[in-house]
Amino acid sequence: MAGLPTLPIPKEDDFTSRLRSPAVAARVGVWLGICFGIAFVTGLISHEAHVTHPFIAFPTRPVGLYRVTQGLHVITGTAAIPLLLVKLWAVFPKLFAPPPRKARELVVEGLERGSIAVLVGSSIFQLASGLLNTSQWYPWGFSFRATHYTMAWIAIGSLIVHIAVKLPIIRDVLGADIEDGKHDRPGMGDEQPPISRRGLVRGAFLAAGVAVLATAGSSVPVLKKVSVFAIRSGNGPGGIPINKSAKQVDVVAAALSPDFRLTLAHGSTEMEFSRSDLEQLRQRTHDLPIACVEGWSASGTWSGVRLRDLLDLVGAPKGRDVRVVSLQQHGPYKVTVLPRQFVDDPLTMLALGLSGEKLALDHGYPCRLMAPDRPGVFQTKWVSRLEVL
Ligand SMILES: Nc1nc2c(c(=O)[nH]1)N[C@H]1C(S)=C(S)[C@@H](COP(=O)(O)O)O[C@H]1N2
Ligand SMILES: [Mo]
Repeated sequence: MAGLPTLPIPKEDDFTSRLRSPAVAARVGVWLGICFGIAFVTGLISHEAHVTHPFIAFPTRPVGLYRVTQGLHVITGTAAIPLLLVKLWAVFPKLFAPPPRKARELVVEGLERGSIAVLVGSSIFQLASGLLNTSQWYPWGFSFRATHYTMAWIAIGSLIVHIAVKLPIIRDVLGADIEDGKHDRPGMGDEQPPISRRGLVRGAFLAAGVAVLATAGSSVPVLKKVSVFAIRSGNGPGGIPINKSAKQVDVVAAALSPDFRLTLAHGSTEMEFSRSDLEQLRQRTHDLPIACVEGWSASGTWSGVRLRDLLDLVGAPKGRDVRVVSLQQHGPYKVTVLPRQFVDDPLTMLALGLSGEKLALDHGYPCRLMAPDRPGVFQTKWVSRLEVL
């Protein structure tokens, strides 16, 4: 094979930095684990809020619950990105450790390395796909929600295996001083790196904090000014961002047409309402948030007709789901089903106005659904038909 260049594959002992130590990896790992744990639980909550037949019926109160859980989901996921990078950097030399010689140890270590490969792969996938999702960029062909959900179980499962396997070392290094070298790789040099281990860990936390501050303004109003990378803290009409405009989904003509009618259907009973018919009904005003799965949220003062009042007009009994149909002709959210607990909640309304003004076309004029504690995707805009199921 003479003459062929050999790939310079490093050896574990080539990495001499004292910073690449289990003492660093475990300390960053604790916070990474906390972030993953919160992101996992809040992710399950979001999943429950999105599926048609959830395990537990999603509550309608407090009205801002989903806003808080989804905000936490995106904040912890964002904080995890710098933490994961530092952690991977600290353990990187392990990738080049020579395999053990005895068959039994080889099997055990093979399994352990396999589980770490799954953990690293799924973690990178989760953080990368989540980050792209917050920027509403879907450069892939698969369903984000289904894939992100499945991967979450893989990530959390392999994380639990990883923690269980490493628990003795984790406890040892966390119980000792950070500079203690008991579990360090033998090939590690003893020259002093430019920053201390403590400095590196603090730097990782600082980076996580900066990442959060730079983005959390999308859901935490007081951070709006500092969040330079917040995707949609920007203002739309009434201080609420526009997710998709009427033009983008091609409903401008239908929404502005004087022939617009909202159809209300219960069995064979159907009623039609023009926008001014709806304005004649008793109006209510409530503060309700729009909380988008992509991590932005904003509260608005909405006014309009209580959905239950409308349903009473066609004699619909309580405890029924309602199908909500939009003027929009394409896309996954043109038809959604509103579960009964939201249908019967007195705060759920067909909104006609925001902040005391007529609903803007891009916010769903002539009328849109607004329900308490409901993910943004189901706050259907440009509603044209309500069917009692
Ligand atoms: N018909 C229709 N309704 C819709 C959408 C849409 O694309 N089409 N987007 C939803 C999403 S994802 C969100 S977050 C909210 C945003 O409402 P806004 O644009 O008024 O802020 O509207 C929801 N209602
Ligand atoms: Mo959304």
